[in-house]
Amino acid sequence: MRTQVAIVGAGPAGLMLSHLLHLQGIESVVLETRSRAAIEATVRAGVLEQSTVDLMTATGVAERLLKEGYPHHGVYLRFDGHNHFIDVYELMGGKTVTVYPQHEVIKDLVAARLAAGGDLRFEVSEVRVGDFDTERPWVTFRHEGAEVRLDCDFIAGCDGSQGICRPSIPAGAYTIYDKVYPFSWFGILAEAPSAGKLIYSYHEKGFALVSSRTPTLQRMYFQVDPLDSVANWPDERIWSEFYARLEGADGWTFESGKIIKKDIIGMRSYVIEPMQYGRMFLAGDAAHIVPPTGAKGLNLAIADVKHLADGLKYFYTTGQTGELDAYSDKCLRRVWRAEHFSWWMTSMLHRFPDDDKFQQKLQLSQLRYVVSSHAASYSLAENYVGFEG
Ligand code: RFL
Ligand code: PHB
Repeated sequence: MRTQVAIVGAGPAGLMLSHLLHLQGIESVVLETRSRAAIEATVRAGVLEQSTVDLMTATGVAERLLKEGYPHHGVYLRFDGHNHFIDVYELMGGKTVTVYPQHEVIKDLVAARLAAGGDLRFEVSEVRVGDFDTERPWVTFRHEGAEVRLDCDFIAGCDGSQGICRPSIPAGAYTIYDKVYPFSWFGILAEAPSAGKLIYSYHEKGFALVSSRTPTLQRMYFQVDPLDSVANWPDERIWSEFYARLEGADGWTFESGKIIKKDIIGMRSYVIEPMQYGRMFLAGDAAHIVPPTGAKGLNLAIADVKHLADGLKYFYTTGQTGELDAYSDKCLRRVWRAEHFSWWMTSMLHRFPDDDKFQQKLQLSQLRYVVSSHAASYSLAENYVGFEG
């Protein structure tokens, strides 16, 4: 088999890349280890930046997003027993974020690719990449019992944090920047009325986050020890932890309900530089990870593949590699801005095991500053809505 761009991974990065290339008349094949049903059901991100919404709109895959997504005018920081609103919409002159689940983005992109006759291969195995230091790279894999070799001009490594593309780059050709945090997030999906608000809460018992998926489905998180397990948390214990961390003098409260999903999510920051080697380009979580506190991961994945699609278009129209050569540098400006913002939000809002009282006073002072200074709330809003770097 032969194609122009072999795309490994059908997450937001791989699917959006295939969609963008198709619109520019460039052929691709997308290879995914999981089934279509599995990728369309995995609960992950929820917050889309304005630029992600704009790109989906401009490329014709936002019909459901515009109908079913929830634009939020801003976010709340909760501390000292009160909700403090950061009016992102007002501060950013009409730009804002939209809550629309990542697996719905996946469904929309898969449907668009299939409707356009796109070649998506689910449930592939034994994926290998090679010769990407030449002009004739290849990918081999097993699909429906057959061994397949796919020759291509370029490989896009969109296979997430556990993929095979990044580890295929020779050691010594890159630098890794890595940080692991001393806590994880316990996440739940609950059949309960949405609070209608996105709330990041700082509390001496630890961080908690209130988000939603639909008017009747809440998505909530609280920080736990990284060694904790789902088995330690029966429903009643979960709700009493949320009530303890979210109670306050203002009397704000929320409704509990039936918990239909529980998971624990590790927190880390990670960047590989450069994000390319020869004719292989890494995009999304394959190249960088952020802790979810800044709601950036999916948005970075989409921003990367926009640059990659532009670079490939330039190559196929001019035969020149200049734009592709600059791919990593272009992406990394935004990536490092998001890395800093996500680390900063994480540091401001979580309890660290080695915190002392001094540290907590600094966190509270920072939070009060962010909600009372125009400059500081503007800076949070500018980063939250998405800053190119
Ligand atoms: P993905 O989504 O991990 O997709 C990679 C795909 O590659 C497949 N794969 C392979 N396919 C073929 N061959 C192989 N050898 C393969 N190995 C793996 C995998 O099965 C998978 O389908 O990466 P991508 O496309 O880079 O997208 C990144 C985002 O998924 C991720 O950054 C976000 O989910 C992060 N994130 C958030 N991002 C936001 O922008 N806003 C948010 O509100 C937000 N909240 C979150 C989040 C991530 C979370 N978790 C679970 C880590 C909240 C949470 C809880
Ligand atoms: C979510 O809705 O899942 C969500 C919202 C905000 C974040 C992370 C996750 O920072």
